[in-house]
Amino acid sequence: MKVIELKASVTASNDRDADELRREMREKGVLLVNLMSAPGAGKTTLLSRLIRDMDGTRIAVMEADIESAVDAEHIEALGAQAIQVHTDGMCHMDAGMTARAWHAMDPDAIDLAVLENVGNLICPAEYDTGAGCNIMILSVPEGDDKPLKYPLMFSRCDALVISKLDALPYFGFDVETCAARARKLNPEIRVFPLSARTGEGMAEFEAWLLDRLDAWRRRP
Ligand SMILES: Nc1nc2c(ncn2[C@@H]2O[C@H](COP(=O)(O)OP(=O)(O)OP(=O)(O)O)[C@@H](O)[C@H]2O)c(=O)[nH]1
Ligand SMILES: [Mg+2]
Repeated sequence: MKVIELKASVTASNDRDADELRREMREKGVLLVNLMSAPGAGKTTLLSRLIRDMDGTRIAVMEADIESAVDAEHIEALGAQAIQVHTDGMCHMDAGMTARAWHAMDPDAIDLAVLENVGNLICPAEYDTGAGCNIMILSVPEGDDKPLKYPLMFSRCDALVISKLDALPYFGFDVETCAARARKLNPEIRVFPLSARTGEGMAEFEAWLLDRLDAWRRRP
């Protein structure tokens, strides 16, 4: 398992680094997805399901954590390319760190590169990582009020995955209320209620991801 230790970038402009990485990835025809959520919302479980379901799409994963390599080991065991990034205690990835992680991978064997960002609903929303697509997960046990409390994350994402839908009977989570709160902050956001455990809702999300990859590769 490749583990790389990264410190926050020293470059002055994160936005410049992010634009540069997007340009580089577009040239390679690889869509970078920045996947964000609170700890334990289901990022690794969702990625595992995508890797199993989308067998025509080569998915590679950059796992960013403060410690350990458990998530990257889990992804690698499924046969996908994975690296573990340690963030030196930082609660987010910036564009320079993401570029260094990306350069440690084999770009010619990837269609969709996913950065599993550090579990946190606040800091990752503040940094453009250079991704072509930003997705957040909110799990049912966290509650449908989270768009009210963490508005920046919801306003920055292209899609909101409402995960652990199978747990709906045990929690007072209203999917429509949550979606309406998210759309008030971000009218363009796509909402995908799903369960990576039962597979409910996965097909719609996977089809949307493939459309995004297609659009990314077509754009001049
Ligand atoms: N019931 C249910 N549990 C789930 C689902 N998805 C994930 N879980 C459980 O939620 C817990 C956390 O899932 P992970 O996939 O590790 O979450 P994560 O966001 O990657 O966690 P960190 O990387 O630590 O931030 C695990 O016990 C999973 O089995 C789901 O769709 N339904
Ligand atoms: Mg994880």
